[in-house]
Amino acid sequence: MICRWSTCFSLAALLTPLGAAIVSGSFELVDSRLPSVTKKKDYSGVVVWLEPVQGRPALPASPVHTILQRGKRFTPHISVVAVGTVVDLPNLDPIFHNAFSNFAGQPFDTGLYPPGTSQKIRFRRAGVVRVFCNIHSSMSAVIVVLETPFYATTGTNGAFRIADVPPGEYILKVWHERAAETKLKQLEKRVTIGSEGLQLPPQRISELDYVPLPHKNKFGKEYGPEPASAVPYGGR
Ligand SMILES: [Cu+2]
Repeated sequence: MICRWSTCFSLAALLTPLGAAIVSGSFELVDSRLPSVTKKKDYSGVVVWLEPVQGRPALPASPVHTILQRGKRFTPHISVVAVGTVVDLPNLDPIFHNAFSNFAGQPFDTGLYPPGTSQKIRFRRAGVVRVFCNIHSSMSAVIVVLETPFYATTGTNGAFRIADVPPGEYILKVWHERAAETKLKQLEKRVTIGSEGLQLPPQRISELDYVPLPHKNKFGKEYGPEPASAVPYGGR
């Protein structure tokens, strides 16, 4: 059955206490090679957002978002922030870390910083920022920077919920780390949101065309051996 979003979704009688609407739905990840997806049904990490067709929405003033460096991991792995957000990157490990990005959106490099300290980066432009550590090749994070405050990320069950959305016309957009751009573009839809809210029909995202991209260090070179984890070091 081919259905248009204007007729296929059911409208949910959902109102927030403030009278603005709730937009909800769910995504299933298919064609994945990851056991966490195929066996454990982990559909988390799909980012969904709404961009008004006309005008620009007000963004939160001076927001701060924290991504921990702990256990040689960035946590959370996927973050979504509005333009203007300061991202705080505290190093909770007993070793030095770095955070850098050479990708579109906003290149940055914190330099190496020691245990118990932090670095802050303000994101001034929209885009998908892929973040790595210059000395630990396995560390990675993604920061999706948006020009809208109306966004959500799916939980393990694939469900998402965007609250406090003013009624109006929007373009719904979707991003997922393991989905090809062409597939994500196909999921873009114009939606009309009334004061009663909107519950979208379940959607699928195929990971079929996903090719993991190896990344290099901040100098564009292959990673060298990691320093001994218990020994602080510096200089890069
Ligand atoms: Cu590191």
